This record gives sequence, structure tokens and C-alpha cells, in this order.
Amino acid sequence: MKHNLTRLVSAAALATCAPMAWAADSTDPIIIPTHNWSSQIVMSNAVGQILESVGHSVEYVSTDSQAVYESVRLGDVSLELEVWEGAFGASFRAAVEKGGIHDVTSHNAVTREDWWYPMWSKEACPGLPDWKALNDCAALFATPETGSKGRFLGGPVDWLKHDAEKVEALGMNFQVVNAGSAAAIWAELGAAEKTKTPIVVFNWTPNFAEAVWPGEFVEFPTWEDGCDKNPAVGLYPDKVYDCGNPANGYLKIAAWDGMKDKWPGAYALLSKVSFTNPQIAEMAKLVDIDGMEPEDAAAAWLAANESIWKPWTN
Ligand code: TMO
Repeated sequence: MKHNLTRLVSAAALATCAPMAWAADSTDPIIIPTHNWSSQIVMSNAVGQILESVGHSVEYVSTDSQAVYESVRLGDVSLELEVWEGAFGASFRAAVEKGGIHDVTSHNAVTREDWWYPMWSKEACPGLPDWKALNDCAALFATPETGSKGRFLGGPVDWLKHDAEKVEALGMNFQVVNAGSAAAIWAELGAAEKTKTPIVVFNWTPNFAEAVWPGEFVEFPTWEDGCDKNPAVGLYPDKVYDCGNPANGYLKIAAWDGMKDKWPGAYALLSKVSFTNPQIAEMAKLVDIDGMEPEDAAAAWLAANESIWKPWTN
């Protein structure tokens, strides 16, 4: 009897403790997915290194940037640090509806991903940034590969930007060519700069590119929710994708629903993580301009910015 009573008392005492103090995190590695643009890889390594600094075990896995939402939902990977509204909003929303993944927090950042040109393109086509003016200038962007049509250099296909659908919906005289990698876009921009050849490419912000090549996004009909699904939404009543991408998009952090219970401490830390546009652009720059390996770029960024992330570990 006495024994049982003691147990009851200590259980009650434990129950009054702060849950964080006795809910130990699993020692299993937290699985962090990486994709094919630099800020995401550097940010993933930075947050992974922060988690390691407080005793967590972390593993990185390179995954497709759309399929990752299904992987998070199933718990095969633990979280996603860069959910860009324009590129991944649809896949993220679909996974949330199925269950198993949720929105942890939003970075203090505003994102945009769309057709973009460096200023020398505007000198050749002064009606820019209007999309109709761009279309009227299509011949300036033509290459042997695209014949009489203008060439738009899109991102890697897994970013699912639906550029060909947009060209079709808006009746544009352009042909979409997908780059094999983000680096291929920067290489073409650098080459076009030498001869000031007009070029229009997929680009995004925050990114290092804005510090290297002054430029502007093409202004398409304004994005409205449903433009990608509902023909009635957008410029024309009978088309989908007859609009641009969100011009003030979110950048979210998502996690597997099970993360909270399996790694409560790590989850609490994750929910405090927030980067700004300049911080994210800097992460990309360390790799795309300075040529660092993502892991080293993350370590350098953390060393230079302790006052930003140290408070997240308390
Ligand atoms: C998915 N991205 C941020 C490269 O547009």
C-alpha cells in the first residue's frame, strides 16, 4: 500500500512539471529534405546544424520538391523549411487536406516567383513590365531553337510553374524551354549580359540574383486564388493559368504531424525559426556567388548571425 501511494505521489509530482522538462526527444535522426535551389539547401543545413548544436541527430535527404509534401505527410521526412506559395502552395495544400502535415510557422519574408528579365531586356522592349508588351516584343527573344517565337527559359520541371499552360491561356507567342538546373539559368543570364541580348527567365525573390542583375518581374494578370483550377478566375472566363504567380507570396515551414510528439524539443525550436528576405538572399549568395559548399555556407552564416538564431535554442 505504502509503495503504491509513493508511486501515486511521484506521478502527481511529475505531472505538475513543465512538460518540456520530462518529455525527452527521440534520438532517431530528424530527416531534413533538400532540393535544387541554393537558399533551401543552405537554410536546411543551417537549421540542421542548429538542431545538432542542442543535441539532436539530423540526416539530410535530397528529394523532389513537389513529392516532398507527400513524404512529410507520411513521416518519411520530418519537415520542410521552404514552402514557397507560388511553386509549392498547391502540393502543400493537397497534402494538408489528406492529413499528416501542417503549417508550423511562416518566415518573416515575402516571396515572388515568376517570369523576370534583366534591365537590358527592357531597353530593347520599353513597354515592359506589362505582359502584353512582352508578347509584342516576342521576336526580340526568338532563338534558332524557338523559331519565330520568343524563348522563355523556365526553371527545372519539378518546380511545376505551368508556364506552357500560361503561354497557351494568354495566347502568347512564346515557347517555354526548361533549364536543367538553377545554375543553368544564371549561366545563361551571364552569357546574355556580355552581348546585352534580350532574355526572359524564371527567377524568384529572395535570391542572390537581385544583387547581381537589376531587373523586374513581368506583370501578368494578378493572381487570384483558384486561377490554377477554376476557369472563371483570371483574365479569361474559360481558361486556367491565365494569371501570374502570387506577387506577395508566403514562405512557410511545414512539419510532419508526428514531429511534435517524437521530438517535442526540436519541434519547439522549429516553431521559432524565421528568416527574412535579406537573410535568405545572403544564404543563396554564399553558394551561387562565393562558391561555398552548402554545409560550409550554413556554418559561416550561423557563425556570423548568432544573435539571430541563439535565442531560438532557449
Ligand atoms: C522554387 N523556387 C524558390 C526556386 O522558385
